[in-house]
Amino acid sequence: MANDRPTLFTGAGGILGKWLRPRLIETYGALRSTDIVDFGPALPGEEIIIADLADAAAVDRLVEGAGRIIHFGGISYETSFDQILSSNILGTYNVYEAARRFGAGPIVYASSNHAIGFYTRDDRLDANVRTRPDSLYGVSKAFGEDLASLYYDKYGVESACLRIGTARLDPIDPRHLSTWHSYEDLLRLIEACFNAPRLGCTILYGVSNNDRSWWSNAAAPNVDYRPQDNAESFKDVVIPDGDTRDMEDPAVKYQGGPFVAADYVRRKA
Ligand code: 15L
Repeated sequence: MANDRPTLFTGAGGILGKWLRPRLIETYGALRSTDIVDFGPALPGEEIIIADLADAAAVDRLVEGAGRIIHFGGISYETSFDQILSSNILGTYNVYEAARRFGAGPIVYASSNHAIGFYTRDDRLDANVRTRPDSLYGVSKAFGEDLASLYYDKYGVESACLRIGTARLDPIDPRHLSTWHSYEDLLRLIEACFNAPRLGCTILYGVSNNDRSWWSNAAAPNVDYRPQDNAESFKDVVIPDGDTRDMEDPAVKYQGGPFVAADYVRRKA
């Protein structure tokens, strides 16, 4: 059974990885953690392998013998197309292709809200909306979602693609009142994906139970995700004087916030 095998966790070296690693070991046992640069000593129950996901042979070594895959590796911000191509597009392809060949999975893939960042704050989205990336980074996440779809339809590799909002300890910005995903709720979401009796290829929003959320997981009833946290409890700290932002500023108007606003010079129609 794939689930008796170690869980592969790509992108394990970041802040989120540091928080998730001990909890994943507690829930799933043996963890094979990887990142592109050294991130310190292994925890009990953990094997660390430093690897570049753009290197197909290295990814084969990561995936061979693994069961569940939590694919959070890659670049998490906007940068040059060359870097996005290597880390996110080629890296994600290598993970899926190795999973297919080695019979690994299911895969929980960290997509991002930036795959749908050009919807406005007045739009309410579920999993059925088309992608509207706000950056090359967002395009790479939309690519990952499409790749997950292909690998399920053609090869039966099951995936959950998480359009994660803002995963951080606390919300600190007015936008986060809509986008915040607490670490605990992110862990709940990962667990709900792996517990789903039929994952198929499911798109989910990685978001807490925020009063101001723009996103609904109603179109993914096969995953029993019950977020417990709500950014609204931080409202008085985040917007002590109310929401005074210019609602026509692209960084405010669109869900992707600063990713939309960067280099935004759209011509008038
Ligand atoms: C993301 O996808 C980024 O990885 C993260 O750094 C945040 O910018 C987040 O989205 C967000 O939209 O707040």
